[in-house]
Amino acid sequence: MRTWTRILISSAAISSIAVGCAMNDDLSQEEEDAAKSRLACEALTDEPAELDECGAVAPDKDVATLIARDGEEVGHRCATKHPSIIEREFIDAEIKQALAATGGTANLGATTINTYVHVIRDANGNGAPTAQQMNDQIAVLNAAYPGYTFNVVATDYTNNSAWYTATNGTTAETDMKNALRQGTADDLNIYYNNMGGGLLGWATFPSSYASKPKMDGVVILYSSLPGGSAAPYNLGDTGTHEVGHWMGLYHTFQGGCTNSNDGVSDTPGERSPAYGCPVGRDSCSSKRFPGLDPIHNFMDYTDDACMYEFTAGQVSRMNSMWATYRAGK
Ligand SMILES: [Ca+2]
Ligand SMILES: [Ca+2]
Ligand SMILES: [Ca+2]
Ligand SMILES: [Zn+2]
Repeated sequence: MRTWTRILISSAAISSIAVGCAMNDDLSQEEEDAAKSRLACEALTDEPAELDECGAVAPDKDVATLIARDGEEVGHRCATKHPSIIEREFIDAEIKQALAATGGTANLGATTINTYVHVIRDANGNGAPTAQQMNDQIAVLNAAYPGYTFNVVATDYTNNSAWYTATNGTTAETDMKNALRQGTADDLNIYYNNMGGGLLGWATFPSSYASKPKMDGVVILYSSLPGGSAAPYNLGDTGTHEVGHWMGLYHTFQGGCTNSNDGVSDTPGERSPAYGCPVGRDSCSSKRFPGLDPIHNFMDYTDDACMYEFTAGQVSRMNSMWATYRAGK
């Protein structure tokens, strides 16, 4: 929280930033180490004098850059590229503007999301989930998202070895999505493939639709579907997690030990992703970060059996995102 509030961004700077993902590679190893030391220092103390010492370790700009990079580089479970801090400021400003007329809250009724499913198999036609698994995956989504119903309107099948192993940011991904994506901003496109690299999936954020409509959607490892072979990630919550990004949610550990850096005040701060199901984990243990880590949250990296909830704040955020970037668009 303290780190976040020290980062001042001028409105001129915000208005010049295009929405999209960008990696920040302008930190030297030395600068990065200094910024990490400062983040660690701030997470471990409540004392004002000590906090000032933390601030001397690295200038604010470097800490901001590091936070943005941290979110992007954590890719073991999910290769979704987080927007930078400045881009996130821009997104929050757009939401505020879009919802100004309604007092800042999105009042949505029950919402049906038309869903297009694209099954990618290898050149020989192998590597597809079963129809039962795909039905079960949609049922998992429908159980997880209050107020939203995912309604599959079409399913297509493609045999293509390059797309079958496509990962985030590749030509194969672009080719696949350009060929297959259907609908508009409020339609979900799900691609099932076998991305490899230990990855389970990735997604695009609502704010990216305007500049890259064809890239919008979620890609999910086919063996992560309910009953698939990717245990302990085979109960369908990779789908839940990636659709969470598509609805506008960040990882609960976004930004490390800050309570609000995922844009949600009721998910406790978390230093790093949690794996397995580490009940009682408290990776941000300072008094400034009360509460245990949100290991049961769909936006962490724990096992599917361990993650089972969104918070009220996350639901509110996804509703705001839906109203601003997707509904009727
Ligand atoms: Ca939070
Ligand atoms: Ca805590
Ligand atoms: Ca679960
Ligand atoms: Zn993710």
